[in-house]
Amino acid sequence: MQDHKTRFLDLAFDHGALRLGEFTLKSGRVSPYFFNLGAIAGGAAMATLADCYARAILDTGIQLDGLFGPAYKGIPLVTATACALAGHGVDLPFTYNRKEAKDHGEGGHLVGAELSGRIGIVDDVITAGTAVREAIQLIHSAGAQPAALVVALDRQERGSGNQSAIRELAESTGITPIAVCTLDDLLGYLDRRPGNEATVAAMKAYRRDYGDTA
Ligand code: OMP
Repeated sequence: MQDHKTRFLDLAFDHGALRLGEFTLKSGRVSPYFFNLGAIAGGAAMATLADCYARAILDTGIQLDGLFGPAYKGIPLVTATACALAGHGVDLPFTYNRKEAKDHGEGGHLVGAELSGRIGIVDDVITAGTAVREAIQLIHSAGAQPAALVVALDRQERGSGNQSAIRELAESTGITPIAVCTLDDLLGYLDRRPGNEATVAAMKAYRRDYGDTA
């Protein structure tokens, strides 16, 4: 496994980001696991997390003109990722949105740099792809081009058809999907740590119901 994947999974486990139980997801699917990136909430931990995002982006060699973080969880992620990329010599402007438009002061939905050119969306997790479609629309409405989606975890679930949500998005919008890690990476990591057999079995059973088949 690439170094940034292992570093990310170690970090996520140290901070209890993987939760087990019964969770109703944004998509309405009921999952035996939930990946809560909000558990990574300290300065040093966020710096490590952001560096994993930066490495995942840099590894693809993609050229971007800016970054966008969808409210709310995307906001700290895009900010920290922009700082981490700058540490690697790639200085990109970043933008995020408000959920409610502001009618005074600077006004509007968008905060930060003006969106222009090829934009990388920085978010936490992709399941069925609903959250990211909203971000794509916002970027289009601002006259820019959504070029990449960067997430910490691709749950490798189906979108509206049999293909994974991330592949559906890539085909219908042309954006490049970039995941620090996938469900396969997570299962492999759990398999290598003893005592996770029941967890892995539950996650695989869920995957048989909702996982991509393409
Ligand atoms: P989709 O819109 O279905 O792709 O769901 C993605 C969103 O669900 C993420 O932006 C998260 O807010 C949330 N989520 C998680 O954070 N972790 C998970 O393990 C699963 C979800 C989810 O609800 O699907």
